[in-house]
Amino acid sequence: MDLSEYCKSLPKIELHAHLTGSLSDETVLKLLRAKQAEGGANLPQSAEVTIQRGHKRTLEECFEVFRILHCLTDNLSAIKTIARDVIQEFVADNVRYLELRTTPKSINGVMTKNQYIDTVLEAMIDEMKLNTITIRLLISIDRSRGLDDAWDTLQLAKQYAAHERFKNLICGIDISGNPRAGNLVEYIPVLREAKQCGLKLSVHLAEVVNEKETLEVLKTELIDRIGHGTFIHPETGGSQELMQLVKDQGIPLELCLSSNIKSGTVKSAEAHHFSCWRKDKHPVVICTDDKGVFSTTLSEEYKICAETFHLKKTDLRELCLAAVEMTFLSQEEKDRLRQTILKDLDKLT
Ligand code: 6MZ
Repeated sequence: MDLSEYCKSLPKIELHAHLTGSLSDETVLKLLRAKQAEGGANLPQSAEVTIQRGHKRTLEECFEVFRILHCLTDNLSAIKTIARDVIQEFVADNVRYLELRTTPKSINGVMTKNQYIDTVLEAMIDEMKLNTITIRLLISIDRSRGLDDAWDTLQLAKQYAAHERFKNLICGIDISGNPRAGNLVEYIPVLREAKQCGLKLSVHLAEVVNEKETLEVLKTELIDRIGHGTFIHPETGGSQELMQLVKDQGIPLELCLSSNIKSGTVKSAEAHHFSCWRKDKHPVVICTDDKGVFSTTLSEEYKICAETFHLKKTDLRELCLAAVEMTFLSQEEKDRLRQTILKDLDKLT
């Protein structure tokens, strides 16, 4: 079995996947056709959306792509389609556990934030019935939308965490959005309240250089996982103090190589912070971020890591297994997931 096939057959855990950023070309085409059928004008070409191998876009350009995608997903029927398609694609890539994240959206007279979340959760339930995958949802706060919106989103998350039908499916809050917009420090009271309500926190931190913000957020000791954390380790533009805060609290990092390389925040795979954290034996999990926009798969990300950092098959197996501990599941659920992953790994030679 060659490396690609091996990476594909590994039973994988995906902990950092934005719903709208995960749309494949096929799904984007489907959405475009639906818009064309409605007589929509000035629609983007599908090639404007995904970033092919070897191509790059600045983070600002990536956020322009999300804006286009949000125009294509402005109704509940589209949300149902994208949630199903994205989950099925992760299933096809042998992902056994998926923590999906998305920002609730509302459009006057078309959909409310509750209907948006209900639609995603119903799709998750349907796909879990049909496939061997466990899925949980992180509700995203977009840092570019301001504090009022963040409080609103937290209210929504609290409501769903207590919801009779859905409560087991919501596992926490994500803070994402353009890292150059707004200031995360202002969101600390929201994080504190979320934590008090029992919600886990995954926060995009130091995706671009911002030592002051990163320091303030890490000092709160509220964070359960870090998204990216590119400029934290002193070997990749961070500082001893930032690294020590992360190590002392044992906060796992969600690492997304293609995303960082294609959006230009990291120069090359070789320069990626995966290597320094791994060398320090700090917990890291390989993720896709936006598998559609960055034209990748979780298997591909494992392969890039294996080729770049000379990982052996046993290392890859260990990475898959170690990810169980980094999920936002209960201890009992983690134990069950570990058994599933171990059983699947046993079948691999
Ligand atoms: C920060 C990102 C991101 O929520 O509409 N998002 N935030 N950094 C990134 N690195 C490239 N990639 C995606 O999915 C799209 C949204 O996820 C966040 C942005 O807020 C984007 O609008 P949803 O499903």
